[in-house]
Amino acid sequence: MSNSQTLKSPVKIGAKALPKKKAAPAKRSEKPVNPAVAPPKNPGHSHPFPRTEFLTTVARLRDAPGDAVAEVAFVGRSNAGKSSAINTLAGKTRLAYVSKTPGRTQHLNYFSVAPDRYFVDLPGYGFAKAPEDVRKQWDGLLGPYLQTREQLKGLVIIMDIRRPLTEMDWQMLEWFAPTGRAVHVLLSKADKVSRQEQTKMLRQVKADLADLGCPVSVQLFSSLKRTGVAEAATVMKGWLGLCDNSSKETGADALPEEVSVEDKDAD
Ligand SMILES: Nc1nc2c(ncn2[C@@H]2O[C@H](COP(=O)(O)OP(=O)(O)O)[C@@H](O)[C@H]2O)c(=O)[nH]1
Ligand SMILES: [Mg+2]
Repeated sequence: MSNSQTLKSPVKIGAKALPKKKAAPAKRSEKPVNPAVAPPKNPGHSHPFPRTEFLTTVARLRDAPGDAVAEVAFVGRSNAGKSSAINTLAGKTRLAYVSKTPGRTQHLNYFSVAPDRYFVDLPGYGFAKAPEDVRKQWDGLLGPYLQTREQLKGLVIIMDIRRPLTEMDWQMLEWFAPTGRAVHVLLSKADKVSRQEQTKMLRQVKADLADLGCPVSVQLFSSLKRTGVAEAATVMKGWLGLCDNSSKETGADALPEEVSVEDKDAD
């Protein structure tokens, strides 16, 4: 990476950097996954990354795929809807839930989306229980990955639309911004709030992020209703250097009525 400045672990910068925003506390534990919000069984039809396959779990940065040309990383508070979003983009039920298996939760989970192109599922913020665990996770793997991985083209941060910009989201943003890489925010579970509230939150989050000093875009997203799938795919395909004709060919966002999923998110 060209940026040579030393970035500090967000757990160290947090206390000073954060009081400017009020935020809900990050959740500490992962809830059981509700498979009901997995994507429908029509892969390749309304899903922009239908060839996605789980590739490997990486515990040390040097074990990351050497053939990678470009990759997009996904991060977010536990339970924000990250696994559901990856599954929805791929159109594969339970694909990303593999990262909940013990031993994989703290590591980088690689999914191949196209030849030499990867999605990288990063640990949920709420996973590590103790501050030392968070620090270990950051210093050992996550920090170096986000700071030095040349192939990382952009970071997708998943935020529950009802609780966007949590303390950990700000820490991540403020830590990542100096790398100069792009950030795209998915305001997930958009179906949980009214249209009016969606518009309001979108505008508010955009305004809050305007001063960050790194290229950051924001959109609405719902795995349940498949809102924003094409928009997200366009951003990600741009980062990955894949041409985007999925939404034109498949009308990815135009098919919400095909999705028969049950909303069991009790939040
Ligand atoms: N209503 C609604 N619930 C969702 C959506 N996406 C995820 N969920 C639910 O939110 C919970 C957490 O989702 P999951 O993808 O496992 O979150 P992760 O911990 O960030 O990977 C589960 O109960 C999902 O069913 C969505 O778009 N709409
Ligand atoms: Mg998950």
